[in-house]
Amino acid sequence: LALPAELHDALIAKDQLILMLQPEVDLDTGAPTGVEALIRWNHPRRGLLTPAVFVETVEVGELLAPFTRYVLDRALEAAAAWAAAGVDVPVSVNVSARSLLDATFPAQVADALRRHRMVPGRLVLEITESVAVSDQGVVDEVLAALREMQVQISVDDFGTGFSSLAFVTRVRVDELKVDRSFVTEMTDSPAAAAVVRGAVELGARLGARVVAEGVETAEQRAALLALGCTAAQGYHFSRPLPVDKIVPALVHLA
Ligand code: G
Ligand code: G
Ligand code: MN
Ligand code: NA
Repeated sequence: LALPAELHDALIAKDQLILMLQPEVDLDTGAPTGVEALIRWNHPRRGLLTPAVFVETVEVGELLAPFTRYVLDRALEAAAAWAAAGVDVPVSVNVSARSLLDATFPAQVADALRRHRMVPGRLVLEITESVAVSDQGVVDEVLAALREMQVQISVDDFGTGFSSLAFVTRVRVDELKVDRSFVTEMTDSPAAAAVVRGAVELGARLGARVVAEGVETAEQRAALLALGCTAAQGYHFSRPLPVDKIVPALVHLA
């Protein structure tokens, strides 16, 4: 696991934390509907590290606020670049449980939007369902403040958390991201396909977009379209791309 001191240096040095950007597309036309920001640590010795090995370290103590600021700044900067190129889609940022337990998080988001002169609706915050279980009172207040600001709320890894259904009854959500595991299994497993169909119907009833994650094959794309799913993300459409490749990729997909 990453050492806090080392991670602090990486944050200060700025160039070790990099954002990869993965398009979300309309399943039918392939046109972009959004972009998810995925952080990586470009470690001098260990290479490109996944958030799994360092996000936990960032979530404790005084590193959280500068990390949040860094990720929001890079994501909104990138979104401003594709907006300037005429691609009118939001940026999605993954939010940790820790952030939702931090009463100052909505103000940090508001500050970032102001710094980048970005309309709040152009920012989607992806929340993993499991965060909803701890200290519900604080989490609900933070989410209510974000909703009030008109930032979009997305449920990440939908279907995998025990609290997923309770969560959507407490918070009005704009998007459900169906977990990759169901997409991977749906062409072989009627049960997995039933979960995807259920998510599509639930999304429609809640007035929330449904995005299928981890689409890797044309067969999965066809199966999703047959179930009425309209948006997706995955290697079949595009891998996560570095910042300098995202605008041309979006213009090409549009
Ligand atoms: O891209 P990859 O599979 O390595 O991502 C692993 C996990 O890291 C995903 O669940 C994703 O939501 C999470 N993640 C990616 N970027 C960020 C980030 O900026 N902040 C937080 N908290 N999690 C992130
Ligand atoms: O938990 P979250 O949905 O934020 O994590 C997204 C993760 O899924 C990222 O690490 C991203 O790199 C990865 N990912 C995106 N598309 C695909 C795909 O088509 N296949 C696989 N295996 N992983 C994917
Ligand atoms: Mn995500
Ligand atoms: Na996910």
